[in-house]
Formats: sequence, C-alpha cells, structure tokens
Amino acid sequence: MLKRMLHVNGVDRMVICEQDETLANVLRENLGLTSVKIGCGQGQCGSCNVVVDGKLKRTCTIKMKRVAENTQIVTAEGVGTPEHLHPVQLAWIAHGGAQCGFCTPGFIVSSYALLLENQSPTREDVREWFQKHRNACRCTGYKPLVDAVMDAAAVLRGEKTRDELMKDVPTEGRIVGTKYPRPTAVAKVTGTLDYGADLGLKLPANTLRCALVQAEVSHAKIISIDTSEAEKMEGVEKVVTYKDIKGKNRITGLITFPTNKGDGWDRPILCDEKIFQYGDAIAIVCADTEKHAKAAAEKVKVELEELPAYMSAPEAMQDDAMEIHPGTPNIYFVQKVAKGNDTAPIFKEADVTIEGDYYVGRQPHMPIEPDVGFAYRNDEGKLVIHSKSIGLHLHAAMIAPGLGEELENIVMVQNPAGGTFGYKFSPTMEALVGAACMATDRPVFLNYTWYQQQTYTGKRSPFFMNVRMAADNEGKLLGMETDWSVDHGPYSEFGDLLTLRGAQFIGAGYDIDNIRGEGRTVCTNHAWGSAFRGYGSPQSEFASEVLMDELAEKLGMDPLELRYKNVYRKGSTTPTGQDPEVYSLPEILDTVRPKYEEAKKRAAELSTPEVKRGVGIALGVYGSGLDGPDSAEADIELDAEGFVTVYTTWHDHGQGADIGALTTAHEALSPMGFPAEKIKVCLNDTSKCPNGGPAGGSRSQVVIGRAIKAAGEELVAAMKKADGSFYTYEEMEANNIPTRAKGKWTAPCTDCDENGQGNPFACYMYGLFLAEVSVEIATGKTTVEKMTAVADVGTVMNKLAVDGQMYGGLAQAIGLALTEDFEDIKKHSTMVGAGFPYAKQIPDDMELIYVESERPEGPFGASGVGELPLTCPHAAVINGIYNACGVRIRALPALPEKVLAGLNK
Ligand code: MCN
Ligand code: FES
Ligand code: FES
Repeated sequence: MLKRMLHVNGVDRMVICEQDETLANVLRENLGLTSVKIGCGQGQCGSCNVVVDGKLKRTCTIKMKRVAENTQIVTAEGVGTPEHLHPVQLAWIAHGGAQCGFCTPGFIVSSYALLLENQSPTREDVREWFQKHRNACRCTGYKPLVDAVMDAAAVLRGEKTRDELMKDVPTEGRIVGTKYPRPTAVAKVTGTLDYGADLGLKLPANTLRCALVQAEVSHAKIISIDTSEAEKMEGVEKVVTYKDIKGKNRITGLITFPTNKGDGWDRPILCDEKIFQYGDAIAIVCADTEKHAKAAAEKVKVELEELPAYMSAPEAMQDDAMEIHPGTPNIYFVQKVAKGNDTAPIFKEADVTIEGDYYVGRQPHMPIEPDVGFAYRNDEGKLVIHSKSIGLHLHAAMIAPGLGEELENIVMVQNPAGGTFGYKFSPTMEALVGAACMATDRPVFLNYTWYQQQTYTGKRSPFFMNVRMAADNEGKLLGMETDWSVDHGPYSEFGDLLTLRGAQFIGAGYDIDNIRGEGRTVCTNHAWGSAFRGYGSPQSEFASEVLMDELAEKLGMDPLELRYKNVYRKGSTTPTGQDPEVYSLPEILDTVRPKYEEAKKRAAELSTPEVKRGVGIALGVYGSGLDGPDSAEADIELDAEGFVTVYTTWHDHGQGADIGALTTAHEALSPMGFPAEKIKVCLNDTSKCPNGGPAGGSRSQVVIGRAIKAAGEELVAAMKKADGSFYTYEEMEANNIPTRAKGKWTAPCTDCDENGQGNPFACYMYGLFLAEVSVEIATGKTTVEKMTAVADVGTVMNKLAVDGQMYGGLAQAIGLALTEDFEDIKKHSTMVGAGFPYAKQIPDDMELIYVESERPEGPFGASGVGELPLTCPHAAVINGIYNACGVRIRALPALPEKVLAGLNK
C-alpha cells in the first residue's frame, strides 16, 4: 500500500492504494473522477488521458508506485464544468465532436494539453498530436475534432468569440436541418456522463463483481467443469455454471425463416456440452471485488476434448466436416434470388460478360468502450438488466426462456453506450449478468476488458462471393448471376436475414432486369456473426462495385459513365423487384461528375513514379428499416410544468438518438410553436417506454420518427381549441383530455419471398463515394488523400448528426478497405493489431454534399443515414488503388504486402 498527496484539478487530494494500482483506476475509483475512461486499457486509445505535471499521459499504463508525491493532475472535470465550459469543450459541442462521447474526455484533455503548448496549431499539427498520443475515435472520422481544436485555439487567441463558435445554433424557430446540439453534449464534453463502467462503480456496496471463465479453444466437447477450488478463493460468493441456470440455457435467435434448418436455440448462455468458439463463457465467478473474481476464475478447471475447428465457410462446407451443432447441417439456410428471365441464355448471347471472386472479411466493430453491464432485482421483484443493448425489447425476448424468467418480469435498460456499430444488435452479456443475479440473488456487475470485447462479441460476417455480369456493347446491364457464402460463426441468430442481404444488395443501385443467384449461411467456429453497420451491404456491394469497374475497363468506358447509364430511373426496379421510392442516383452522379474530373486531373498532376495517385468511385445503397412491415411506437406526454417528454426506445449507439427524437418531436409539435428547450426525451427503459424497435438497419429516424410524428400530431390535435389556440396542461386535466399521446407506425412493406423478391423497405439511402488515393510503389502502402461523398438521405434532420454519421462511416470504410481485420484471434485482439484507424490514416480532406429528395414515407421527408457511409466507400478505395497502380484487390483488407505482391507480378 502507499499514500500519495496529489494535486488534482486545483486541489490537494490524498489517496491510499496498492503500489501496482494504475493511476487511471485511482482517479476513477478512489477519487471518483470518472471522466477518465478505460477503453483499451493498454495505452492504445487515449480515453484515459490526463495532464500530469503539464504533460499529456495515458494513465491506464501508469502504476501508482511511479507517481510522485504532489504530482499535478488535470482531468476533463478540471478543464471545464457544465456551467463554465472551456473553449475546447464548447467547440466540441459546436462541431458535434461527441457522438458516443466515450473518447471525448480523453480528446478534450489531449486538446487542452496541445493548446497549453501551442496556441496556433495547424490542422496537421493537431492531427500529428492525436496520432502521436494515440487518441482514438471510432465515431467521428476525426475531421470534426480537428475543426473543434482549430476553433478553440482561435477563441483562446482572442480571434473568435464564444458566441461566434455557437453562431449556427438556432435559438428560436425550426431546428430541422440546423446544428442544434444533442442534449447529451454538455455531459459528454465535461466527462460527467456515466457509462456502464462508471455506473458500476456507483452501485450499492453489496454488488458482486463478475469474472468469466472462457474457452481458449475454438471447438471442443466439455468433459467436466470443476469449480471446487475457485469456490474456496478469497471473496468468492458463487461460481455460476450451466447447472445454476433455471431455463433452457440457450439464447434464441428468434428464427423467422421457415426454411432455416436450425431451430435458433444454438447459443448457450453458459456452455454445457460443447465449446463452439474461442471465448465462449463456461462459468461466471461472482466475488466481492473484480480482482478476487478474476483470481478465482483462473482456478476453475475445465476438461475438454478438442474437436476440429472450422475457421471459415469453405472449411465448414467440406464434405467431411462434422456438424458443429449435431443434427443441424453446417449449411443451414439457403437464399435464392430470381428476378426476371433465366440468365443462362442472356449470358450466352451478351456482347460482354465479366466475372469476379470477392471476399470481405471479419471486420471488428472496435468501439472504444468495452462491453459492460449489470443486473439487480428491483423492489417489485423484477430482474433489471442494464447494458449497451440496442434492442431492449428484442433482447428480453431472446434471453427470457434461456434464463427461465418470465418475459414480463424482465426490465431492460440501456446505459449510455460508447459505440456499438451494430455488435449490440445481439445480446452479449445480458444473459450472463441475468443468470448471475438470479443465482446469487445479489446485484452483479460485469465489465469486459477490451480483449474480451474483441474476442467475445460478434463480428462482421465474411462473404465469399462470385458475381457475373452481362452487358451490351454500350454498357447496358442485361443480367447478373451471383453466388455467395456467408460465414456466420457458430450462432445462427439473424444469419438467415444477413444472407438475404446478398439477394437484396449485390448489384443494388442498377437497373438489372434479370438476376439469378444463390447464397447460403454457413456455421463455423470463428467469431459469431453479429450486425455491423451496413449489415451485408459492405460485402454485397463490394463485389458488384468492383466488378462494375472491371466491366467498365473491358468495355473501354469510364466507370462513372457506365454507372450513370445503369442507375435506377423511373421504370427501374431494385434487385428485389421493388420500385425505388425516389430516383436521385442520376442527380447524385451528375453532382459528383465535376468533382471526379477534378480528382482525375489532380491524380495525373501529383502522380510520381514513386507514389502513384488514383481515383476510384463506388455507389452505395441501403434500406432504412427492418424488412417488411417494420413498426415502432412512441408516446409524447405533456406535463404540469409545460414540458413534453418523448418516450420510446430509440437506442443510442452514439449516433444521436436524443437529438433525433428531439428534432422530430419539435417539428411534429411545430403547429404549437413548442420551444425545443421544453422537449425532454426519456429513451431506452422497457419499464417506461413503448417499443420503438431495435436501432439496426438505419431505421430509427424513419420508423421511430414516423411514430414520434404520429404522437406529436395527436397531441397537437388534442390540445387544439376550436378557436385555434391551445389548451394548457391544467385545462386538459380539467376537460379530461389525455395528456399522453400515443403514436405508432408500420412500414407499408412486404417481406422478400424465397426468390428474394418483395418490397422490403419504405425508404432507402443512396450515395456515391469518390476516393483519391496514393500508393507507395516501394512498399504497397495505400493512403486515402481525400474522400468525397454525395449522399441522399432525404431531409437532413440535424446537420451535426448527419455530417457526423457520414464522416465516421467513411473512416470505418477506409479501415475496412485497408487495415481492419479479425481473422487471427491473437494478432487481431488489440486495437493496433486489428488495424484500428488513427487520425493520420483518415484524410482531413473529406467533402460531403447532400441531394435532399424528400421521402414520401419518411418523417418530414427524412430517410436514414447511419449505414450509408459504410455501404461501399471501401470499394471506391480499392478501385482507386487499381486506377493508381493497376493492382486489383479482390479480398480485403488491401494490406501493403498484398498490393506489393500485385505490383511485383
Ligand atoms: N438523422 C438525421 N437526418 C436524417 C437521417 C438521420 O438527422 N435524414 C440522424 C438521426 O436523428 C440519428 C442519426 O442521424 O441521430 C442516425 O439515424 P438513422 O440513420 O435513423 O440510424 P439509427 O438512429 O437507427 O442508428 C443506427 C445506425 C446503425 S444501424 C449503426 S450500426 C450505427 C449508426 O447508426 N452505429 C453507430 N451510427 C453510429 N454512430 C455512432 N457514433 N456509433 C455507432 O455505434
Ligand atoms: Fe488507456 Fe486506452 S490508452 S484506456
Ligand atoms: Fe469518439 Fe465515439 S465519439 S469514440
């Protein structure tokens, strides 16, 4: 033990702690300064940044024995407070720098430290600083953060006022389309918003801390689990195994496709008979402290008989591969696509045909915040589970039978989430904390390390694709043939739906009358497949967008003009045979054309024999909604203080559910001129909110937005008097008029049939991505110099949210194109190892242009946006590499050695 006097945020604070405790933990746990976040815990993300004696430090790797007496420390709490924001914090709000906000305090402190040293940094200085200090952000694409630092510096130099910083924030009138900041912004920039791990520290003293016993092999039979030694370890209350679970001990995938050969009951809560993948949970140790729980977890003895592990779809599809789930074939679902006429004669007679094999891999989500959650019984005896879930009602139904708890007896709450990017469309630790709470009858808390986050949550499912296209000599597409295999890992949940995406999105954006194809879902022993932003479109469209480039070359046409010739126009239908709801692609391409010509000119001018420049484009399309009659409910209630509250489950990954709900309600209530400051949002607690549905498929703005609009319109109608004025709350009460309005909306859509045909989505998002790249010939290293995106997401509801979605998604697409992977479980288990893009890997030059076609079904004309920027920009980068140096990458990521191998061929 040691005692230290530290000078923290201007005052002396005494701490007494273990020698080997980290400074991050001491600041968080001993001093309650939870702005210091623990993301990677390994010095790779900067979320634990503080200023130590005037220098920026990552505190997760500093042991207390190395911290001297009277060390001066500044945390985000000391940079500024909600009442007295520092210019850096204000600028962060003005530029939408805090999306999920988990990285934000670390960036605020980092920027503050930079500005202590240099009040006149260039943009490049700021980027260098973030790179050098490993400040990682997964949401924003960094550009808005650099904008914020530049503005803050201008305020500090006295060249700009604080008011000028906030000049784009409306103080009255409509807020649609403006830079009105999200309600959680102030808490995020001051580090005062409590995420799961922060709430965990503040739980009652009798809370048990959990540690998992996990598999270290990918496929095995369990012979025995011996917990006896662990049970005797210091502080241990109980070691929970499958034997303690009251229900079916399975998470159900809620399979809806009748042709699925599995039954959806394949994922154990705690493994009983078999291990299906690396990291599978075998037992949960519940103890008084996390350290005790982890020490005891080491002592649980698991005897296994290892089985052959099938780590990819082709391996699991071999004739002699054993069934991973005995009784269910490894290929458990097949989805066909059949549109128009048989393609065989078309391919025979076409002027030009082309074919390619493509692979998009196991992209890891890499939120900075690792998975975390807790469970307790409330005073009504209900099991309350808090997590990062982005599908609270859905997840309750998926875990209730496995736990053996009545669905009505489960309350699910979403904690502020530090990014999910879709991995939380699947339950992760919800059933684990539920089981531990039920087995111990105590509150329980479980916090994954970043290693656990990476190795034991779902990943993007790799697609192995073969696509063929037939065209006439003028470039008109005549037919397409497709074949795709989806490696969905061992658990089937939503695997059939994902496979359907191949039918819906290979070739999306183009008028192709005749399509034939087949896709299949394959069970493997690699990481289970979960939703990931774009959900099937980054795989599907990569194949068709790279093939379109190859076709253009074969035809001797410009890739943009080939696309222009074939994009949806009136009379065209999507690959599922649906009429697009708007026809904005020609306008999008017309808008991009001059930019494209400029980019090509720039590439020609800047190319050198050592560093070749190139330009690539790709088209992106994705649906906003879950397939078919997707629906949502939302309530709006007027209260005695004259405020209204919006109630729904618009789950927040970090994208801005709060600002989305607020803006939509404000617009719906506009006939009353209701001020935005008087609208509150109460989101994501199943005991309080009607079911808005999960935040997947970029559906919330459209589907929940329509429900909010309906509730708002109902409230306006209820409050309207005959003379056109509006009742007050008291008058409503006196006249027995309900003060809570209920809104519901169901998309007028149909599910796709066995041939992949139907009208699955009411609204789509459309975009064209233009990448300018350079390739270093000696090393094969690719740099994206500029990204331009022309997007149609309908009416832009909030400019900061939409720009933020676009920048952040583009950054993830660059990562997908060039570096990110989770194939090698060991190598890819850290942020650096998995190719996380830091500031300098993302271009500062990103240009966004919107074509706002009002959507007939969208609320106030809005479509979604969240996934559009990760549909296909990676194909633009890959097409740019080809344009630069003639190397065609067909399997991602385009690592330097792959490009170099191509150059050497
Ligand atoms: N929006 C808007 N105008 C539009 C469309 C949307 O202002 N025309 C705003 C919305 O109000 C919302 C945001 O943009 O704040 C995204 O809206 P939408 O496209 O409807 O998507 P959802 O709210 O359903 O969010 C989910 C979507 C998905 S599926 C993933 S995955 C995802 C994403 O959004 N994960 C994210 N964006 C993310 N952003 C961050 N920072 N972190 C994640 O984990
Ligand atoms: Fe400390 Fe990531 S650098 S938590
Ligand atoms: Fe940076 Fe989410 S805002 S990680």
